[in-house]
Amino acid sequence: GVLMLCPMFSYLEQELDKRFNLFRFWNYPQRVQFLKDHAHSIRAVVGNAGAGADAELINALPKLEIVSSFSVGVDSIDLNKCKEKGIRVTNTPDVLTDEVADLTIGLILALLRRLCECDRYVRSGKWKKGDYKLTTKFSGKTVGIIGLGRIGKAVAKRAAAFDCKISYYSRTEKPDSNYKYYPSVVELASNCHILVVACPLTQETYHIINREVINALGPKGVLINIGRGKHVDEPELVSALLEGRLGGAGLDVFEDEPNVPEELFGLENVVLLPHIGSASVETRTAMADLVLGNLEAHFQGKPLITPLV
Ligand code: 8YV
Repeated sequence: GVLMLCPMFSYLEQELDKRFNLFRFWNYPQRVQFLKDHAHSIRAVVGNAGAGADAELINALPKLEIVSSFSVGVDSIDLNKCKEKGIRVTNTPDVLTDEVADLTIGLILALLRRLCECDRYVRSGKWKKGDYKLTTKFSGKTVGIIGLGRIGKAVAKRAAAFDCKISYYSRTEKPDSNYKYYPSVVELASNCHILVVACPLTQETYHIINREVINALGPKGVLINIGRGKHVDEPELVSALLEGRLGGAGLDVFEDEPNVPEELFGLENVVLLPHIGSASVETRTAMADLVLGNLEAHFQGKPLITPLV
């Protein structure tokens, strides 16, 4: 059997249902009883960015062989526990890189050119009553990227096409890149207009955007987060925005989704998205096919397509 942890995408659910004995965890509010009844028949778990296999669930599933995540980020999975127990883990890299990088540029443009505010301005009829205030140019700005992995590189490539200067922070300098490297996030933030968070969430990157970094970015700087909400100390971000210490923020992710700090709702220098980085039909279908492909490979004894553990 395969245990799907939450509703994700109907195509994935249907395909899992066709190929396996599928258990939908959300249909069993009595989880303890469910696990008593079915734990011994569950050999695979399918989770996502919001719901992964934690230590408790792994311990409750003695026959678990593989965790296949419908996400590239695997911070919701207890990887150490999986290693320890010999449980395989797969994710969905590459197939969502373009989508997330496209959205990052969209978020930057929406924020700097105030596209959402402009749309509200037209719809509310305010256009007929007055002039619209000027916005900020994107082309030629300096873009600082935290994490020059697959997504970070794809963002850099797109920003370069806007004649932006690219700089980055990562644990170590990338020998294969000509972008300017900063060994500290504060230095990177002090030297860019647009700071993009594009690294995985780990213990080291938790709250990598803190008060010091926000102040270094400053009232002319903007923060773009397409990583994880927990990369940012959210109360610090909110107070910096309310006090005008930060120029703006474009956020696709939040610390406690779907709860977003309501103080942000009244601000025009923020753009707030409901974690849609990978959310196109094309990309979510490719992600689903990769989840299915990994599970099929595993159960047929073939090499996994995108193994992590
Ligand atoms: C998904 C994501 O939103 O890949 C990730 O790490 O955060 C997203 O692609 C999510 O897992 C889909 O439910």
